[in-house]
Amino acid sequence: MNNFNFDDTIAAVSTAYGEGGIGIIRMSGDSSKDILGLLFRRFDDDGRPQKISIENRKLTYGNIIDPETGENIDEVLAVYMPAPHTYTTEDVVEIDCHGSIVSLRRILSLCLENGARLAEKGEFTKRAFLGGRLDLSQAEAVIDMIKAKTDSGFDSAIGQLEGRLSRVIRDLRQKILDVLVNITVNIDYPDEDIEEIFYSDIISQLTDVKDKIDDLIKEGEKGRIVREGLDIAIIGKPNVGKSSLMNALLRETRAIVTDIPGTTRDTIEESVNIGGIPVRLTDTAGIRETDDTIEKIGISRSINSIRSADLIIMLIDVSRELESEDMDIISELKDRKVIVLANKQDLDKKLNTEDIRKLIPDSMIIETSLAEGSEDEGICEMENAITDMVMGGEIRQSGSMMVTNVRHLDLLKNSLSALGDAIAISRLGEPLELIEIDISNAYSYLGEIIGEEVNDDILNEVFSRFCLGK
Ligand SMILES: Nc1nc2c(ncn2[C@@H]2O[C@H](COP(=O)(O)OP(=O)(O)OP(=O)(O)O)[C@@H](O)[C@H]2O)c(=O)[nH]1
Ligand SMILES: [Mg+2]
Repeated sequence: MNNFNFDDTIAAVSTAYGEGGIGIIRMSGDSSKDILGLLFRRFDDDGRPQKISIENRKLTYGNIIDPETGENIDEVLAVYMPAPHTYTTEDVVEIDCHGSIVSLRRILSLCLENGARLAEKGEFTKRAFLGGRLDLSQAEAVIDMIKAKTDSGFDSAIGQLEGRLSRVIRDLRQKILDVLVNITVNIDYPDEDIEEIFYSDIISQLTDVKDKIDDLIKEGEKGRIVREGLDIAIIGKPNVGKSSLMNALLRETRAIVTDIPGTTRDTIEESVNIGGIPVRLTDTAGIRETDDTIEKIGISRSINSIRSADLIIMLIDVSRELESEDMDIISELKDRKVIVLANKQDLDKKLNTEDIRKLIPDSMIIETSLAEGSEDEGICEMENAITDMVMGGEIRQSGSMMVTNVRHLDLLKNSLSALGDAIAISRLGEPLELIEIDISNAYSYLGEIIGEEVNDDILNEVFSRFCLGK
């Protein structure tokens, strides 16, 4: 971090390119005010450009004039904000010009010709971080706000910018640090045998932190689904009613439905909104043994979509006995979120729900009837089950904290697993030195979220996600 060059003054266009009422060029660094002073003039009554005295934090009217040619570039408003209470913590100048690409480009060029350097992506925000005004998670919130496409994405980013995540992380780190300090004291001054009670204290304190991290991760996954959508794969052996389900959910006849097994030979993807959640549905080729080359490719795609889906809807035809094909599919479902539809309830049953429950004990089973022209019995119940799964049964309270950034989620998961290890080896009564390693790893991972233990590579990675001018 020390190699950061605070001497440069950087400049960039900070508004989006395109036509607009106004556009803004921003500079940050020691020379900002001087550079503005070279370019900024007001015409007197005789039409001669005069220097303007620039007051702090006061939007001032004038023109940008090319100092070499005297050419009038644009009529602007400009403001100078002295360090340290600025976006970057440095001296900042903003020039509001007309929102034409030509004007923006010319004024930016003049800034660059007169001593500024073109800012790198995210460099204004990086300076805010390095200047200590924002921690890393807050800096990342800025980019998340700019890129947010939904209200909930924006809300969670603004909470993060305000420091909500940082506070939670600092609090968790403090708790871990308390444990670490205790352990270190015991390692350094082992005046008596470590009492059993000491281990159980460690375990309970760490479990408390671990549970909190676990909640953050779960909320975060929920948030990801609300923002990015849920991938649902519809699977089952041929002819069980997968395409009928797809059509029922889309409320149109998108997929071909026939009584010929093997009708769907390739995966079909469609988007649908279920209870406010954007869902990507994949209808797949029925999984069975086959010699047909095309169908084989379709089936291997079906199996792939099982692996990549967030949620799997498996259909079973209750008018037929369970077959090895059903069993093969069930064996692919271990550890996955599954809703089972016991379909074709309107026909004579060879299979009841209890038989199915014995085979797939942990999944939800819903009885459906999806025959063409029927009322699509069970669809509502299934849609409700899906929203319940995503929302965890409760509507998100506005103002609750949601971790949305993938980098943060990964670090939380690393920290969780390090704490899990620490707890496991504490239970075994292993030496404190061993436990300490995992605990301090957990502590460091959390530190990386707020940027307290990051190296330059991570910083470059983070800020490269930004756009120019931010
Ligand atoms: N009686 C009855 N027939 C159904 C029901 N659901 C689907 N069917 C019928 O079962 C047949 C197969 O339905 P599809 O939706 O094409 O089945 P699929 O699972 O997509 O079949 P493949 O694409 O071949 O794997 C069609 O004739 C449907 O009309 C149901 O609940 N009851
Ligand atoms: Mg089909």
